[in-house]
Amino acid sequence: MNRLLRLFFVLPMMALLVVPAFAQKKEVEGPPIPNDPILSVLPKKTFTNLRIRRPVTITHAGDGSNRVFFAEQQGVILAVPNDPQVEETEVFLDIEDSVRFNPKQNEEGLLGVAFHPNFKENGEFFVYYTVKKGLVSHVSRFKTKDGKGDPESEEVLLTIDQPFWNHNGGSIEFGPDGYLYIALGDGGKANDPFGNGQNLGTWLGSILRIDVDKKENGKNYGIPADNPFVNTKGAKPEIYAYGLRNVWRLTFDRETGACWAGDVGQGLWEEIDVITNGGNYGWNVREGLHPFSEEFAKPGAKYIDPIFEYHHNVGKSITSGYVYRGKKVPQLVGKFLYADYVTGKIWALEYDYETKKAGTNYRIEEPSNPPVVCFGETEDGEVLMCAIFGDYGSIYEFVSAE
Ligand SMILES: [Ca+2]
Repeated sequence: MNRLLRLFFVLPMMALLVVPAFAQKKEVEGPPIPNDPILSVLPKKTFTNLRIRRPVTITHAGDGSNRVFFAEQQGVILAVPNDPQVEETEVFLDIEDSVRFNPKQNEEGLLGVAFHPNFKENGEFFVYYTVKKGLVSHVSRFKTKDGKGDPESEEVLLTIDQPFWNHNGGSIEFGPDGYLYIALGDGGKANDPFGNGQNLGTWLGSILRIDVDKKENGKNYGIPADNPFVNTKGAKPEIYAYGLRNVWRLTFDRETGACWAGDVGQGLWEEIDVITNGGNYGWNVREGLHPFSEEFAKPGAKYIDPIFEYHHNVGKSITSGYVYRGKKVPQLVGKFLYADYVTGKIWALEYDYETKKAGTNYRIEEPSNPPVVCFGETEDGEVLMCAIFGDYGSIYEFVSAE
């Protein structure tokens, strides 16, 4: 991608707009750039016969069908057999007419898809999207009809007011507890001007957790009894963790059940968090491991540090992936795959759940420095990665270079 084209994509995504260009230049001097060791693993293009518009979510249905689902940001979910040679896609759901997507402001659109753990029996799946009219996001339940998603079946679970167009989060994932986790951004603009990250009275800047198998208190969902703030006055009972700026991708480690999130930074630091029940991840008092602002700091507040951070002289917008539990690439097993959207660097990070410490951060080399927008898991636990060039996505798998 040429430089101008890249700028066209990068600028809207970035939250650097408030910082004048000369200040950015000064800031990115930063600490020495780490000399990460190279892992003998390569991304390799796959599903090369397909032309998919902006697939910002890749997932599977967990129903034994071994299908791969690519969700286009514009509002269409496509399904294909998990066969790299496949030549045609099937439209699984088309809600493009209901979705707000503006390619010049590329944080809106259909941003998340999650299949119910019992999808095979109940045909339920869930979608996060920004709504065509107004600054609002929906998390909705859909059902299948004749094997495909039925747009008419939509039942809105959450309507989330968004003060600005950016920082919509958008990951939705079922945890090992069977509850639906929803990652939301701080509402947008820069510096979290309303202090949403530290405010338990708003969903924004938080990860929510809801029970989609119950309907309680006039809502189309229930609140898990051990959600951390159910008894806190003035707090939203849906909140599971908070202090987050704009999680761009929340995933679960299918072996340990741990919840991982990459939180996109503002001016200096990108971070990786392992999310726990009730945790406060610091924004906007902290950015990465560093103080950011005291404006909304509360006395006695405890902040959970990220398990890893990198400076903006390395990358400027984290795309968080998966702890690899597949079989094809032994070198990756147990390492956390992630990338940077702006610089196109890809890494695999070691982490020790007992000591809660990150180990070696390995680089995975890809000379094209692809603007990675998401990772996804297939039903058998292999990891796919997507980068968007122009208006279309390129899909990658990982292969051993040995
Ligand atoms: Ca943080």
